[in-house]
Amino acid sequence: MSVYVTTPIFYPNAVPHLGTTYPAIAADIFARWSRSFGEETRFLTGTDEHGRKIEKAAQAEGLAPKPFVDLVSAKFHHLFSLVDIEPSRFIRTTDTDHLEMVAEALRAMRAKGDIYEGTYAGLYCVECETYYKEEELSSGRCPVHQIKAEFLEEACYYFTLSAYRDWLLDLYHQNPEFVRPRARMNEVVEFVKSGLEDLCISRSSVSWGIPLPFARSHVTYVWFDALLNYLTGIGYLGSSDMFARFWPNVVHIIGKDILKFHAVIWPAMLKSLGVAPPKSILAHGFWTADGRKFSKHSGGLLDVAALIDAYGQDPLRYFLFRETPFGLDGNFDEGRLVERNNVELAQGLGNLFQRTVSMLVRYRNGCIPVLPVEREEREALVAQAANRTVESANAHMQEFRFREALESIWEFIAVVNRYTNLLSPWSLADRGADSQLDFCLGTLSEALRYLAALVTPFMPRSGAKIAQRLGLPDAPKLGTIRWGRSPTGRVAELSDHLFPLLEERRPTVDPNLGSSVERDL
Ligand code: ME8
Repeated sequence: MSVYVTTPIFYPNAVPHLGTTYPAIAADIFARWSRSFGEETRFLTGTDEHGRKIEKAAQAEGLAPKPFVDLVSAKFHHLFSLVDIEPSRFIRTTDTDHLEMVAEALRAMRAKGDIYEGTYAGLYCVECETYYKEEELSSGRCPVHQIKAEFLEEACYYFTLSAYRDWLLDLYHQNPEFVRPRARMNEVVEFVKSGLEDLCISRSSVSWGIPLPFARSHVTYVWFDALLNYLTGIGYLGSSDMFARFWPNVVHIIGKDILKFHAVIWPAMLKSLGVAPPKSILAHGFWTADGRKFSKHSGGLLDVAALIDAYGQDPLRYFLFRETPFGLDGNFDEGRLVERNNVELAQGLGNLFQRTVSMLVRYRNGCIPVLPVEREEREALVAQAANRTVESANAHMQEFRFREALESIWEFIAVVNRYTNLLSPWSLADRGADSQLDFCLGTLSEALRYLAALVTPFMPRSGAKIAQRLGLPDAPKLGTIRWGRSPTGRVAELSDHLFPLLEERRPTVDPNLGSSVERDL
C-alpha cells in the first residue's frame, strides 16, 4: 500500500530551530521505516511563505517578501538536509503549481456556493495569523504568544465552515483514530460541538499572498493557502495517478498548537472539494529547554547546526525520539542526551558492534562464518528474538510509538549481549573450539545485520556504517530480511567507534540568535 506522510509547512520568518526540525525528523523516520518495508512512500515538507507575518519579517530585514522567503526557505532546506531529512519534495507555497492549486480550489469552492462576500472586524494575532474572540484573549493578549492582538476590520470572503459542523462530528464519530492521541480527539469534538462560525478566508489589508481568482484585490488567508499544500504535493491538479495512489492514506504530523486548523478546517475544505478526509492527524508535544518553551518568539532558539556539531546527527535523532513519547511535551536536557549517547549508543549498540567486528578480524581474518541450516538452540533463541523485534518494533511504528519501537530494539541488543557473555567467544577461541566459535560469530553477525536494518530509519549514518563494516553495500530492508540468508563470503572490517563517548558542553540556547535572519544564512 502507498503511504503519504506530511509535516506542517514552516513559516520562514526566522531560521529553523530544534522544535521546527522535530516533526520533520519524525516524518523522515516514518518514511524510511515504511520504505524499508517496501511501501511506496511519499514524504512532504516545506515552507509556508505568504501572509502578514512574513510581510512584516521581510520589512524588518529591509527586503521584499520574495527575496526574503527565498533566503530563509533555503536555510530550512539546508538545515533539514544536515539532519538527514530527505523529503520526496520540499514544497514552497510560492511554487507555481501551488499557486495554481489554490486558485483552482477557490474557484471550485466558490462554484459550489461555499464562498461568499462579507466584512470582518475583530482582534487578530499576527503570529498565529488568526482572529480571536475577546473572551479567548487574556488582557487583550493572544493565549499562545502573549502578544497584544490587533484590531482589524476589512472586507473579506467567507468559507461556509459552520455548514460542515454535523458532517465533522459524524466524521469524528466514525473515525475515533482520526486525531491521535485520543485526548486530543476529545478536545476537537468539544470544540466543534460548541459551534462553528464561518471562516474569513481572504485579506484585503495584506498584499503578500495568492490573489482570489474572482476578487484580485484580496489575497487568500495564509492558512487556507497553506493547508492546500498537502494536495499540491501529490499532484492533485496534474497527475491524477499519483493522487489516486496516495490519497487519502495520509498521516499529517503536526504540533498540538495547530490541531484545529488540521482537524476542523482542513477536512471541511476537502469535503467542499469532494475529496476524502485524511486518514489520520497526529499531534505531537512541544519541546522546552530548561522548562521554557523555545520558539521564534520567546527570545531563544535551539541552534540545530550547533547541536549537530557537538553531538552528531544520529545521537540527536535518537535522543529526540527515545527521550519523550511522541504525543507528550519534553524538556531538552543536553546532559540526558550525553548520558543516553554514552550508555545506550556507545556502550550498548556501539560496543556490541565493535567487539563483534574485532573478534571477526582477530579470529577469522574478517571472514564472516556462514551459519549452517541446522540451528543450534541458543542461536535459535537469538534468531527468534531478532524476528520478534522486527514485528514488535513495526507494530509500535504503525502507531507512531517511536520510543517504544526503540525500546524493543534495545531489548534485542540486551539479548545479544547476554548471548555473547554466555558463549564467551574469546574462551572458545582460547580452547580452539572452532566450529562453536564459527556458530557464535555467525550468530552475532546476523544479529548485527538485523540491527543495521532496525536502526537505519532512526540513525541512517550508523545503520549504513554497521552494514558496510559487515561487508554489505547497504543496510538490509526490514520487509525482506530473513535470518541466516545473508550473502556468503563477506569480510568484516574494523572501523572507528560508531558512537564516540561525549562530554556535556555549554548549553546551546542562545538568546541572541534569530534576531537577524541574514546573519545566519
Ligand atoms: O504553524 N517543540 O508554522 P510554524 C516542538 N505554517 N515542535 C515545535 C516547537 C517546539 N518548541 N515549535 C514549533 C505553522 N514546533 C504553519 C503551519 S501547516 C499547513 C502550516 C513545530 O513555523 C510544531 O510541529 O509556526 C508546530 O506545529 C510547527 O513547528 C509550526 O511551525
